[in-house]
Amino acid sequence: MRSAEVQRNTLETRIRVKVDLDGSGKSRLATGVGFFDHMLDQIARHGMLDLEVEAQGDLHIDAHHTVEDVGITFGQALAQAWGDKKGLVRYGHAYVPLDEALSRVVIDLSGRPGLTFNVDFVRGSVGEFDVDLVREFFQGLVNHANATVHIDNLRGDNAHHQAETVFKAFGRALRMAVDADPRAAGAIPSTKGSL
Ligand SMILES: [Mn+2]
Repeated sequence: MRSAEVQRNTLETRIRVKVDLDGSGKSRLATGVGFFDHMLDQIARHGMLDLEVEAQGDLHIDAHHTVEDVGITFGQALAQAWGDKKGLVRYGHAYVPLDEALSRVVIDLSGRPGLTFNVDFVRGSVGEFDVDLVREFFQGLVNHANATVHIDNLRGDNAHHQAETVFKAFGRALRMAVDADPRAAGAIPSTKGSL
């Protein structure tokens, strides 16, 4: 079973994430931040993973701690779910458009945290959602999943579309990276012998 459940509690947030890499795109999301739930749903749907996220955060301040800490907890759950990465493809990439917007995400389950994030949002927020939090989410995620992730929004005139293409492309790329490689059954996909 390539699944994991992680509970992470701090004075700022209480978060539970359950992920199944071999799911069918089902999600149950309750972060208290509507646009963020909509984005997490894109990862589940287009990543074909089952995802439950429950968060009780200090939203009376703003959504920063909640979004960042969901990224951290999701990263921890992913790392537990893929384990030693035996037999996985390891690399994944995807281009996803939405009307005028186009984003590319490239992933390496490298064992090293690294985020390159090039998204020049055309607006500072989508509704009440501060678009700075998109980077915070992915930074938290890569730090705890120990993955290298390059995110580029190539074009877009609408911040909702820009964000949505990033999350969809991340889901597609993640799905490719965690897929079983039938020609490498049981092998660690690295000449080092570990990842
Ligand atoms: Mn949308």
